[in-house]
Amino acid sequence: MKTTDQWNFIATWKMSLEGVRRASRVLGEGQSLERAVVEAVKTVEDEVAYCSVGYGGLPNRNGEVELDAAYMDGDTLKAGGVMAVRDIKNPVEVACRLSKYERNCFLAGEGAMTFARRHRFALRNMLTPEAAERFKTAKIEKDLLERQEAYDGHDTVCVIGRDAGGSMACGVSTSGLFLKHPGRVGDSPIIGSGFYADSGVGAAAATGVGEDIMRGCLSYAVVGRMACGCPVQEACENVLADHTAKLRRIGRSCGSMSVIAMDREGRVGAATNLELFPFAVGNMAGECHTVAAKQTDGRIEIFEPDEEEWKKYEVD
Ligand code: SD4
Repeated sequence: MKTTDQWNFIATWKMSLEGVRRASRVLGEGQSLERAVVEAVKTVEDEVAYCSVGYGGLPNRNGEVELDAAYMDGDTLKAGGVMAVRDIKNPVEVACRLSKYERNCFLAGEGAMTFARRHRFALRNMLTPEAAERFKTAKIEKDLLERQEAYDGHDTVCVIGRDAGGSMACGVSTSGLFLKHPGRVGDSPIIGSGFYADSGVGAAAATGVGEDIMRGCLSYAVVGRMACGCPVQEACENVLADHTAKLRRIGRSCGSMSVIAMDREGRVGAATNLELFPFAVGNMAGECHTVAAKQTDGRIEIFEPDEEEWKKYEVD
């Protein structure tokens, strides 16, 4: 796989591979880019084995699953999002619907749930027995509820897509940080921080500790660099390196942060401050791969890990 080739999709983490395959099929069948991106995100939301997104997501400090999701159309710059919603089967679908409106596009909590119910989006109890057990064990073992900081152990599915006509879109979904404060909103549904798509330039999305990502509006920063002519991989690396350096310089702690991006030609890029950050790419011909960004002393290498290297990596 080459990042310089033209791709139709790039998505965060290994868990997104099935979603990317699905999106490639949907687009290949002639359906819209919007449908393809939403279906990719839904595939991850519906899979109970992925414990940081949708059904079976990570509970907050009250033991409830609260979800954030967003969608953006790169042709119109219209975006929508839901924040801290419960019991909505596919938050990304609601976010996508909200992106059709001119106003009231980002809804939180009860208001978002009222909208979802009124528009008859599917509801579901998103707390699985496994997630409830995880909550119980964490509470007993780590006494985390006394701490202000949310427990690490979280991932967001972010899918960026581009169709043959050059239209771009982006969808994201997450349960956010494990044991987060009820009502806490991360970067994922915040335009410019968790995602940004502009078909004239490119798109970017982020995963990691939301508070740190928001401090640098990382997705917009990557697209902004591309708009100034910076190649996509360089844009990802420079934005992440500059932001990390700034947080350190001002004495802030720096949580995990990773970004993916695609330029308007379909070339992709990724950067991370983790040792290894897997992501998936796919095209309409059905060629789909999981690859990884590897970070050593601030230098990023994109490569296809072999089985041994994947074994070292057990997050999703
Ligand atoms: C959040 N950015 O809620 C999300 C969580 C995440 O990898 O992406 N974790 O802060």
